[in-house]
Amino acid sequence: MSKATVILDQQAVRRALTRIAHEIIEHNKGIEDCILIGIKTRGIFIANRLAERIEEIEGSKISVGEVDITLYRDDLSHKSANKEPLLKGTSFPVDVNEKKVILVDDVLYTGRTVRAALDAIIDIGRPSQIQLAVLIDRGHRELPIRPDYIGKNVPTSKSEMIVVKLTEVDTQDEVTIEQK
Ligand code: 3GP
Ligand code: 5GP
Ligand code: MG
Repeated sequence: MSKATVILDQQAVRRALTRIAHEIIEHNKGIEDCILIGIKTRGIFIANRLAERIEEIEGSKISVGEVDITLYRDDLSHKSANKEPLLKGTSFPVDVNEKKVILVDDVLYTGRTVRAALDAIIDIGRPSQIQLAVLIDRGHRELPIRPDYIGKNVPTSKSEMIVVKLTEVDTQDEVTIEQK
């Protein structure tokens, strides 16, 4: 078994998301015309948590949508297959036209998933701006994509893997780094 090192425990996950919620509000001078769009599975849970925090802080609701991108290219056992992430489905609660869209994901790696999500959003409308929030930035970008809000920067080697656990699906909140 490979060794797992804890990067964020439950409290650290909570604090990081609370900070990002404040940063989103500060950066946008409120949340008027902002919507959050989570990228499949854990990005969606993180987007929902950010929406709750933002609502607590600002006292007004922010809409949350989702995009589902299948990571063909990222198939963990076939990294070399080098396929692009494929869009599976989208659900936008409101029109993205003239909105500030904040894309949310758990881990940012090469940036190809985000690129696919950008395509999906731009296909359905014309946001005034698109921003990016991630819980973990593990480096190794292959495209000119950078996050506006980061829970934690974690320099990794390509042979390492970030394991993100969230209570919604994993019974606990914890981020660890492990050898593949
Ligand atoms: P997620 O759907 O919650 O984002 O890609 C499927 C799942 O596998 C992802 O969960 C992600 O957390 C996890 N995962 C772990 N390491 C990797 C990796 O190197 N690439 C991809 N695509 N996913 C990984
Ligand atoms: P990218 O397209 O930027 O290479 O990868 C981003 C997507 O792949 C994210 O949605 C994320 O779920 C997943 N991913 C890539 N690397 C990792 C990793 O080390 N750990 C986890 N949990 N997810 C990863
Ligand atoms: Mg993800």
